[in-house]
Formats: sequence, C-alpha cells, structure tokens
Amino acid sequence: MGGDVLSTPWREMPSNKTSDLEYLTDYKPQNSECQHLRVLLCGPLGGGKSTFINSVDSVLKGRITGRCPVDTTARDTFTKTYKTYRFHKGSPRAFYSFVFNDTMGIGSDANSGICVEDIKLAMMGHVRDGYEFKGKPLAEGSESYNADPTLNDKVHVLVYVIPAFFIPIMTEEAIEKMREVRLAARDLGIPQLAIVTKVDWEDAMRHENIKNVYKSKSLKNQIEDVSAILGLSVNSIFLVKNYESEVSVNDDVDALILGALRQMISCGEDFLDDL
Ligand SMILES: Nc1nc2c(ncn2[C@@H]2O[C@H](COP(=O)(O)OP(=O)(O)OP(=O)(O)O)[C@@H](O)[C@H]2O)c(=O)[nH]1
Ligand SMILES: [Mg+2]
Repeated sequence: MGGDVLSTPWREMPSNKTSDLEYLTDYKPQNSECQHLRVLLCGPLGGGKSTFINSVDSVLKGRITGRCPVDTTARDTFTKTYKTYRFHKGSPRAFYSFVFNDTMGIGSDANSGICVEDIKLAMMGHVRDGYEFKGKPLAEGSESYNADPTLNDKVHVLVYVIPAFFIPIMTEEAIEKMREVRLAARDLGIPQLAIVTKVDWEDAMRHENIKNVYKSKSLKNQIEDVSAILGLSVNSIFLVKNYESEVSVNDDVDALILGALRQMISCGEDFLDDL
C-alpha cells in the first residue's frame, strides 16, 4: 500500500477550519418546510460510516466522542439499526440544522448486508428511526414504515463511504448493489457525494503525514477508481481520515472532515433550495 508522494498537491488541502465551522454553525435550510438537512450514509460493510458520524461529532465538539457504536473487530456487519444522529451545539437543546442517518453496510454477496430496497425506502423517508434491518426489505404497512413522509423525513444528500483500497476487491454483486442505489438516488434527484476513508492505510499517510493526502498518487487513483465505479465526478469525492483510535482531535484530520462535511451540507442545501 505504498505510493508516491508528489511535491505539489493535486488538490488543495481544506484549510478554512474557522469558516467551515462558522458555515456549519450558522447553517439553516432556506426551505421553510424543512427544519434540518438529512444526510444518508451508505457503503460497504466496515467502511467507516458509523465512525464518520462519531468523527463529525468529535470535530464539532473539539474532543473525541463515541456516540455511534462501531465495530472494532471488523468481522461482520455491525450497524443493524436505522438511526438519526443530531449534533449538539454546546448549549442545551441547541442542535446543528443537519442530521445524519447511519445504515447497515452493503454486503459483498447477494445475501449479506442491507437490502438495497431499504436504502431506497430510507431516501424517500419511509423508514422510521429505530428500524432493525432484516434480510428482507421493510414492508409497507409495518410499524416502521412511514407511509406519509414529510420533507424533513426524506434524504437530501446521499454520501457513499468507501474505504481506501476497496474498489479493486469489490465483488460484482456489491458493484451492482451500489449501481442500484445510484440510479435510485438519481431518479429521486438526490445529490450524491463520496468519501474515501481509511486514508491512513496508505503507508506514507500515517500520523503526522495526513496533511499530505492530496499529494498521494495512490490516493488520487483511489478517487479515480471510486469515480469510475459510482459515476461521480472526482470533485464530489473527498479523502477522510476518521477518528478511530485517537484520544484528541488534530487540525489536519479535522480539516479533511470539515471540508467534506461542508460540501455535503452545501450540496444538500442546493437540492432543498431547488424544490
Ligand atoms: N485506520 C482507520 N480505521 C478506520 C477509519 N474509519 C473507520 N475505521 C475502523 O474501521 C472499522 C469499521 O468501522 P465502522 O465505522 O464500524 O464501519 P461501518 O461502515 O459503520 O460498518 P458497518 O456498520 O458494519 O457497515 C472500525 O474498526 C473503525 O475503527 C479510518 O479512517 N482509519
Ligand atoms: Mg456502522
């Protein structure tokens, strides 16, 4: 997993932490029917979806938190429940005006992981919080099925969470499932972005070198691979290192997370604004 580190970056490292934080703090959907913007995370099992939610919480709080349960044994699918995560702004009952939904991972064969139909139902706002994913899609008429979703319940931006070095080992079945999700999001008009996590798996990017991620040729290739598989433009794909074992936050890690987060919110806002 080694790779060349170029002397000049192929994309600027995000460096506007203060302005990104301000943007996120002040953000409110312009659309008056909507109280909060909803981001849906999906992607392969163990890709770092739940850890990304924790990372966002840590960046916003300025300290490491661990609200969303994650799998540290990396054996099997870990997230089994559909859940909305809000982020506290500091004072009681004050929340950021964006929320995240975590999903069960997409499996590498036909019978593992989330049913793609459930991702589609979630995008349309039909899945109620607390729903336990099963081997079959959520049935219309069941208790967890929201038959009459409001704009607040619907998803406003879809984010794929893909770990670095994953695309070459993806199975045909997993590619097909992602394709199905992509086409469903397209038909619903929902904007789509991706983050490539675990960039620290690239040997040259460990620890203090995270600031060099946008100089890594190998990580540039990762983004191009994700772009080819998901049909997203390379400028909608961002490199991220999640907080997975750290005890304190770090400026470079924060910058990557905040830069990606800001893009998610502004794309979702464009979608809401156009409705
Ligand atoms: N080194 C490193 N490890 C990470 C990163 N992001 C997540 N991990 C680890 O990857 C493992 C899986 O992370 P999760 O957040 O549970 O992944 P998930 O996508 O929610 O997985 P499912 O719920 O099973 O689909 C955990 O052990 C995390 O600590 C990262 O950026 N770098
Ligand atoms: Mg998870």
